[in-house]
Amino acid sequence: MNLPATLPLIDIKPIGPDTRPASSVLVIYTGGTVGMEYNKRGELVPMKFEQIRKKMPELRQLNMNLSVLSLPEPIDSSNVTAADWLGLAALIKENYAHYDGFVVLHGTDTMAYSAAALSYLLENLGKTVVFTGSQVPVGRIRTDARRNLITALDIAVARHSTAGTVRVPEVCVFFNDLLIRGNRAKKVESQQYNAFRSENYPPLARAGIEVEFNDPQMRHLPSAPLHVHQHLDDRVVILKLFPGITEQVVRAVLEVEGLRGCVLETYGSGNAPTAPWFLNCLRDAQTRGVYILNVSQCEEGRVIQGQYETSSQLTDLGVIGGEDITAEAAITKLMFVLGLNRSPQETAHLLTQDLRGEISLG
Ligand code: ASN
Repeated sequence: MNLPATLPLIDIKPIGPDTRPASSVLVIYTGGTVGMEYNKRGELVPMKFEQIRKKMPELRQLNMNLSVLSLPEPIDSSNVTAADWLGLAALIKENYAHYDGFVVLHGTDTMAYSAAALSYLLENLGKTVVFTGSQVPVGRIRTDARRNLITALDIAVARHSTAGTVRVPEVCVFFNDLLIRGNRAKKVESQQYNAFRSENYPPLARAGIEVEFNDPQMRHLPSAPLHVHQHLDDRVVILKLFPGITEQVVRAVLEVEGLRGCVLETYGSGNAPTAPWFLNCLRDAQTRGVYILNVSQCEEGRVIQGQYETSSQLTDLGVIGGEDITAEAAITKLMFVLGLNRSPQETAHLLTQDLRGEISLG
């Protein structure tokens, strides 16, 4: 996804009879299955936004002025990079004042990572940024693109009926029937329509015949203006433990030159081997200034260092407990916090904090 300084804007104007003032949404099309077609070899490849515009003439029936920024080379989201996230954040910053809400069309494979990254980069977000996409391309008869995109657009401009204030001031993922906080989303399904789950946090809304918002679970409207961060540090790694992992492997990973942060995927409530070689590897990494964030391999529950003997020593070594964070939200949090370039004490402190609703403190 290469983001040139200026991208051509495609306008989609409403044609409906609605006389109420139309809302405005900026749609950023990055690629993903939603706009894909089969090539000659039978593989799905991303196509231009035109593909979606042609197949969804109903976009003009919404009472919305849609502007679409389509990346010149849409990507399969497996190719997304940290630089792309900075580009997306910059696009939202430039356009923030001009639109009521934002929809990012994105592949599902890495959507949870991108949504989590954007949640950190967009501090004091007071508008809605919804990521969506589909499991079946828009051109196929059984596509889920229509429902996902149209509901995401509705959510992007949702307001409280009396106060008229933004209903979802968050970066979120809408998929199938669930609206999920971006940094709580996890792709759990590659063959069914319900591709995402909300981990350790209730969904923000459920879309049936009506969209039912879970207002008490929303983040509050910020009192300060939007602040868009411009740095992410990609000198990070995820190390997933498994019984039988060897010293050679752990050392090779933790001794990568320049490494600054590691998400350590542990067992259960944050437990890890107590073998001296393993603890020595962690100690050596800490001495070199590598921050280690302990995230559980379990889908539910939380890290409680000290509950078992097999996690007490991690605390002694300065490993930071990740509470109930997902691996996706943890690796992007590491990139974000390290990118802030704070002192070692502040960095370690920020990693324990709930920055954007990504953790519930135990
Ligand atoms: N490979 C696709 C992507 O992430 C999957 C999808 O969008 N459903 O771009």
